[in-house]
Amino acid sequence: MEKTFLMVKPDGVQRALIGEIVSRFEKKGFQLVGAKLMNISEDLAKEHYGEHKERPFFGELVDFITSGPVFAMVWEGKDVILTARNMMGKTNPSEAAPGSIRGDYAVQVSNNIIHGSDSAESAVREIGLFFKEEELVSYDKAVAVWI
Ligand code: RTP
Ligand code: MG
Repeated sequence: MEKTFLMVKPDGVQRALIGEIVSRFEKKGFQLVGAKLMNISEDLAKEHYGEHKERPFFGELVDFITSGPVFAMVWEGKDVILTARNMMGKTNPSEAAPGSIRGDYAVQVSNNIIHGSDSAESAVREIGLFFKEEELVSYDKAVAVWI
């Protein structure tokens, strides 16, 4: 089954949005298979956002994502990578549709509440950066047959 890496960023944790965000993915029908509240080291931040290292906002991005705890998660389900990106909304909250997480809760591109893997390759890479294999839990859910 497809898996993706999602993370409530420091602004989402500070604004007490962990429960709301987890709830949205649960209600949608996806399954949580790994989660932890953690601080991101500067090295992990630079590795995670490595694709942006030449961008002018890279320093601010690393400072922001290391500024407080994040809630890192792995979610599983059919087409979860693309569907989660749609549920998050566009990167810039001013363009994110109402009803999406960024559309409902964010104003600034630098503080946009949630991260989600943007492709199958990113998902594998990011899950591997944040979770050890034994931290992911595989289990059957009775409700899954209805989804
Ligand atoms: P993310 O990686 O955090 O899930 O966000 P994303 O895929 O929607 O956007 P991406 O292009 O990967 O950008 C990563 C994060 O960098 C910040 N950003 N700032 N100041 C700017 O113009 C700018 N552009 C991007 C955002 O916080 C974005 O989430
Ligand atoms: Mg991205």
